[in-house]
Amino acid sequence: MHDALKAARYLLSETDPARLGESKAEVTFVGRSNVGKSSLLNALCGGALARVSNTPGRTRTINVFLAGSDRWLVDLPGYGFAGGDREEIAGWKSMLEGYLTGRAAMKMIFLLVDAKVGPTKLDLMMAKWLDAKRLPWRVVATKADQVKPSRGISRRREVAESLGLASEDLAWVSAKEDVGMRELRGEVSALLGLGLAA
Ligand SMILES: Nc1nc2c(ncn2[C@@H]2O[C@H](COP(=O)(O)OP(=O)(O)OP(=O)(O)O)[C@@H](O)[C@H]2O)c(=O)[nH]1
Ligand SMILES: [Mg+2]
Repeated sequence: MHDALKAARYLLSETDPARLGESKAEVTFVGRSNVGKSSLLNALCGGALARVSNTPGRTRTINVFLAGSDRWLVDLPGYGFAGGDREEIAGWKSMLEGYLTGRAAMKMIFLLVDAKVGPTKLDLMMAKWLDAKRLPWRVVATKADQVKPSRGISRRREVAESLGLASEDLAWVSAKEDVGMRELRGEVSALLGLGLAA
């Protein structure tokens, strides 16, 4: 079992990525507001670590959770949330971009896309940007419980294709119904190098 993930705990919140210390290895979760980033992080770690809400824009800061002694799971504010003013949005953008490009030990940026809604324009822009920056990234389709089981396979293919990917390139999960979580937990543990230490 992934005991080190289960024992993950809140470490710190920061708005200035330049002020973050170093980790030994880290993974992070990006995506539009309300796509389920904080919920996924909680489900991965088996606890209520990150704050979840029906109100988009719940997560406002870079929130760091610690697994093992020096491995990080990082929850980020979502994009595409219309509640902020221009200046605030610009601030969020530079915070996200500064963080995503500034981490020496980044092992994977999980780009979360709603399984039922599919990738939005901003999701496609983010995918393109991550590619252009040559950052390690992978797509996770969230809230799979909201897709009819009979549509699951074809919907997964559609979502993948709209991102230029094959079905198997895409993780297909539900934090709520515990779909695909064991596999993702294994993947995150391996990326963080927790398998051996745990
Ligand atoms: N049906 C379903 N709902 C989910 C799932 N995961 C999250 N949700 C719901 O989606 C809403 C948003 O979840 P959050 O985890 O707060 O989303 P977020 O991406 O962190 O949002 P921001 O912090 O605003 O960027 C909440 O009402 C959750 O209960 C899931 O797997 N299935
Ligand atoms: Mg959140």
